[in-house]
Amino acid sequence: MKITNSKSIFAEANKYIPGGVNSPVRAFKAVGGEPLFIERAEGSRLYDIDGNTFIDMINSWGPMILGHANKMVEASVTTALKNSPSFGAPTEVEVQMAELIVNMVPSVEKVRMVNSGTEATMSAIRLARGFTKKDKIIKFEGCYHGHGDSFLIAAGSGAVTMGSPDSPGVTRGTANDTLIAGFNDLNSVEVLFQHNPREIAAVIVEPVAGNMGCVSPDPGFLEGLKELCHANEALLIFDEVMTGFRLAPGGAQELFSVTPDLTTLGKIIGGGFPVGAYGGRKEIMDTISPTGPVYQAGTLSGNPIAMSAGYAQLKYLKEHPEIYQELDDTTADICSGIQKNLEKLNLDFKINRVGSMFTLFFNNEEVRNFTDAKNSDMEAFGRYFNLMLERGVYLAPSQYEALFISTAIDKSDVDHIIDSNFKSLSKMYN
Ligand code: KE4
Repeated sequence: MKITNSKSIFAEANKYIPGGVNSPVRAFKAVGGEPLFIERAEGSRLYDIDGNTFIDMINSWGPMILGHANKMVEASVTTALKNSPSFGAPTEVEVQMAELIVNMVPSVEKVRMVNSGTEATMSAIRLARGFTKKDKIIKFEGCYHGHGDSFLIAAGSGAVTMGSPDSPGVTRGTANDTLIAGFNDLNSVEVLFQHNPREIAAVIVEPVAGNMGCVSPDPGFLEGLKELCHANEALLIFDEVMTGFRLAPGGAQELFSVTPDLTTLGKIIGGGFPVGAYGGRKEIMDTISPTGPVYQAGTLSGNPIAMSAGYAQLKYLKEHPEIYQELDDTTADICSGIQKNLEKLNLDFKINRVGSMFTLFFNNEEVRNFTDAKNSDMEAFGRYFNLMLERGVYLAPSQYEALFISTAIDKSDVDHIIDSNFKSLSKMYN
């Protein structure tokens, strides 16, 4: 695989950008080697600047659920672009977008647009604190909610991949207000509520964890969280930045029929543009400025370009719910092919899948929480990643990430992924 141009551009990038990347996990630090610089993408394919082609199984970490360069999304953006990209004033498309989100997401009666998942989660916990007049929050070890200070404690995704799940720069005071529980461990949550009576504003959770690798909630876990929150007058926040519009039109809360008090959204909602959102019950959302005292703002929040892209993508997903079965079938085919390969090679590694997100753990034990995930063979994952890359399959460069399937991945792509998986594992273990 030729990487000359990527190598020279990466050397250049390191002169001007920390680590040569604008988001740490892209640096390939956990898997060795250097990042490839992508020139363009179309459908299920990525094309790098050295002419290499890859089947994309990250899809920009989730947003490109309809594949790359989707003509419908492109058309909506081109039209909006002619009217100038941003006004900093209300536009009709923002109302259409808000109405669509309210119709699609069960917990959302009112919604505020922001510019990233991080902004959405930061705003949601400020709102929860303002609404409940309490300071502490509970998050789960290995879950990642963006890079807001309150979340960079026992954080997953790039934070743990880079070895800083508790980032320097987060003050002791902030850290003291973030309590850590275990994913799928309701008792750990109950104990925190008992030890911090009347102090906990909210519990924030990825309803399906995707930042310790993909880990699904045990039966009753999400329902149990809701009961514990309401018994202690705290709010339940589902961070659906990853699962929103991915696992169902109404996200994980539709799939598992558990409705939180607040929901944060990102990724798919923007159709590839920088968009986040947070929403929930009217009485809570009306606590946000200008209707209430909790302040939150943003120059480009709801800008017409991002709204046009996100609205086009969400509208398509709402009007074509059949794609969720298609995505589930495609992902199931990939995972059953990989499972057959593992059995042929006498390997007992685990595949965790929910809908069109999954992770192959280099781990002989079931992975139900962050402790289990950390026991995976990271060195083996790194070798596997590079062997698959050489075979033209672009995976997430960390064992602590999920893969995201798009509707553009077709039968021949599935066959190539399964074949490359077999050849890569054979090279490693045969
Ligand atoms: P952003 O600020 O990156 O838009 O969203 C933060 C965020 C919030 N909540 C969840 C559940 C998330 O998964 C994320 C971001 N996900 C990572 C991938 N694991 C983004 C990739 C990156 O950091 O470059």
